[in-house]
Amino acid sequence: MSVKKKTYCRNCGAVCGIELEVAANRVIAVTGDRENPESQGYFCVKGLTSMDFHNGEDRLLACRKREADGSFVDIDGESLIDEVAAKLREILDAHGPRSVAFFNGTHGYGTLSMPLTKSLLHSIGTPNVFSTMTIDQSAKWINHGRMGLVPTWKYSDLEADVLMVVGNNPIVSHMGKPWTGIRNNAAGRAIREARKRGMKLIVVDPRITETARNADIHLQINPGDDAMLFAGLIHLCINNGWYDKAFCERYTCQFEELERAVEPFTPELVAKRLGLEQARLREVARLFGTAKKASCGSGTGSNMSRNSNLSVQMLEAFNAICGGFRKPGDEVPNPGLLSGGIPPVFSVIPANRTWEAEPKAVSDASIGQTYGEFPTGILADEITSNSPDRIRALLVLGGNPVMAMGDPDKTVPAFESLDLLVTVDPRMTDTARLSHYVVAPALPYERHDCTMINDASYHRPFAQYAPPALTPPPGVLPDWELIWGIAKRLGYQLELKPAIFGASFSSLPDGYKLDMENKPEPEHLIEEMCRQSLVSFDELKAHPSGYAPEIEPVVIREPEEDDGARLSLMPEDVAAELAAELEEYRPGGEFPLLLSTRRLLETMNGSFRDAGKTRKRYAVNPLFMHPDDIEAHDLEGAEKVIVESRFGKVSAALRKDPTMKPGVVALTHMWGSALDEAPNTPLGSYTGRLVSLREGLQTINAMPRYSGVEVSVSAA
Ligand SMILES: Nc1nc2c(c(=O)[nH]1)N[C@H]1C(S)=C(S)[C@@H](COP(=O)(O)OP(=O)(O)OC[C@H]3O[C@@H](n4cnc5c(=O)[nH]c(N)nc54)[C@H](O)[C@@H]3O)O[C@H]1N2
Ligand SMILES: Nc1nc2c(c(=O)[nH]1)N[C@H]1C(S)=C(S)[C@@H](COP(=O)(O)OP(=O)(O)OC[C@H]3O[C@@H](n4cnc5c(=O)[nH]c(N)nc54)[C@H](O)[C@@H]3O)O[C@H]1N2
Ligand code: SF4
Ligand SMILES: [Mo]
Repeated sequence: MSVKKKTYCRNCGAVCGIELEVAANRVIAVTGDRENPESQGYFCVKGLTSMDFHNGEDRLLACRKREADGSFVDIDGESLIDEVAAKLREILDAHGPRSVAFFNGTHGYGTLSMPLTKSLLHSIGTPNVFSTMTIDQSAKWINHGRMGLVPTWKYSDLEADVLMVVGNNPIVSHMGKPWTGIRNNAAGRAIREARKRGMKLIVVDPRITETARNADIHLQINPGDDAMLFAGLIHLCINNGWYDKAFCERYTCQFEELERAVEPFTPELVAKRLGLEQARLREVARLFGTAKKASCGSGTGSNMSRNSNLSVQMLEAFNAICGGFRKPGDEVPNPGLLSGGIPPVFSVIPANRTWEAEPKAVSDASIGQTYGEFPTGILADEITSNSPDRIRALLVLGGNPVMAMGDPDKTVPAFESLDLLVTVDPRMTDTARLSHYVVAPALPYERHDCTMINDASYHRPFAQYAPPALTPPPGVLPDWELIWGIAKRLGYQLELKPAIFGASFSSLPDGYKLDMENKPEPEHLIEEMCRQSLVSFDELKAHPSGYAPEIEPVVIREPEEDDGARLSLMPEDVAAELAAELEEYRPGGEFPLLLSTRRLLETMNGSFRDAGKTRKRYAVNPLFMHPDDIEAHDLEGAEKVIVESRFGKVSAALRKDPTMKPGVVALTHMWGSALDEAPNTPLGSYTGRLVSLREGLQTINAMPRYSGVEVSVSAA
């Protein structure tokens, strides 16, 4: 006998509603939940693969401990917590709070354990919080810190006349809404609907992506050329009066500095450098600058490329001068629910440059924190530094930083030198293999979760609570219990605060103090975490397909008085970075091609890479290359190639792909292995070998270059 249970998929930011068919505590079928008012039945192959993942394909069914000889043995959850807590106590007593650190991975964000871990770290007194945010898009945080921010944010595909989508492919990544305004699930349909009502879509991407194919205008530039492009567009807009003068006067400062800084970026120069028609640039500048509601934003592409901080800064300055924000009088389609909603008054949060304040990194005094985190680009240095305050113990939650960070010659020895590495992951990833303890966690359909972290990812106010649909296998340890158990043994009081993306523990008001004697009920914890929600927990529970309440429309009001806060359009450090961009950049010589990032529908970073359904479609991650490049590099007929950068090489299977820009190749990340010596493994090609954590890092956030890496490709 089987039963149907409603829940939502937790594999990616689309968080689609799904329906599980469960028999004997196993999932036997997964379908999209048509009654979910937000996703309306939409789901993808990864939602389907999650069935095999829960049922055991590729899954750890018990926690593990590494023995002296390097082999792993099973360990029960309580013993694991005892041993980890004792080791932590020893390290803390000997070396103080800064010896302990936390890395929050992709699958940590939506869990109860993420906010609880932040509370634990706060009790310990360590500032060492790291996450994937600083290896995928911290340029956005640096932009907030240098320019400022408008909390009522930008237009989405529901409202915009023009949307400009830069380095973002939401049709595959299902992640557009918070960045570029494109709906996360069913992005293709959302784009088609928006264009039918008249919206124009401009895409900036080196590849003819699934999203670019649906665009009115596609600017196919090289990775890393975004700053040049946006400097040129700003130049055109200012010189032709195609910008929002009233908005600039009231809400921005440093306009003259901006005007001066972009002066040399003439349409002639920019068109020549980017290989675009001047008329095209002019068309884009005019379309965007004269539209009533136009917004421009970036995904991860330009945030991972050459000059990522400058690129995002220029893109956001372009958006700001054109008034690319919802303004007084505009309605906010989704003001948020579980996180309590946003204030309905237009405001600017001015540049705050938090990284200039204490605390600083121990390996580099020029690096401080943004949004309460240190950049992951320096994590290896923070471990190997000779400072007495170096990191000696690291907890990794739902991530695989050894692979994700790249530069294995630096990353792997750093992780190997830790006194304590604990990884919470259902698979024996590279990071798990280097760990002293691997915690086999309960998987999503076995957990209590709610969509608080996804609050801003929905188009309309929406929230969902998911109680467990399955009982976890006996050997696993739900990750929040790990954190609670450690805190209890170390004598700390945990405090649960809302899971709000990017909010540091101390920036949030007081939370709920957990019972540290008797293990709390996780459902009760979710209820307490949602205390500031605009809908009651009972209402949430009464809507198993998710709750989309009718709420009073939020219309943005003018602020009553001028608080003096302005968006800084061209700070001095940005002007210096932009001036340097005038110097011509051109890959060439030994490494004439640019390696770009690319995501596959079947995988979520390293997750599902080894799943049967994925391998059927992708035996390995191929190197995508334009047919003209294949010919130009004498690779016609080659099956295997060697991809080499100044930092390392990998072999890869070659795949012809006319959607690539000639001169640009792409290889998906998190395949292969950072640990195996051979440059190629049956698991695929590890792109991290081609990147460097030693040179070319951005200032302020130490962001490495994962896109626009100079490479050569030759026959194997
Ligand atoms: N199916 C699937 N979905 C995912 C993931 C996955 O692995 N698979 N990963 C998830 C994660 S962790 C994230 S962060 C999001 C990312 O979501 P997205 O940012 O949408 O990621 P991509 O699909 O890689 O799209 C980035 C685009 O940037 C382009 N690009 C590369 N370099 C540059 C550049 O310098 N300038 C410009 N303008 N464009 C550039 C690439 O060609 C690519 O099309 O996706 C999430 N969703
Ligand atoms: N060269 C190169 N490097 C890159 C990128 C690139 O484009 N090129 N992209 C970057 C990006 S965007 C990111 S976000 C990072 C990825 O960085 P990570 O987040 O470190 O990598 P993932 O592979 O997503 O790791 C997620 C882990 O969570 C585990 N997991 C799955 N479900 C659960 C669960 O329910 N609970 C727990 N506890 N664990 C679970 C999975 O098994 C997986 O090992 O890599 C970055 N690195
Ligand atoms: S798009 Fe796919 S992976 Fe993402 S939430 Fe929906 S079903 Fe899950
Ligand atoms: Mo990411």
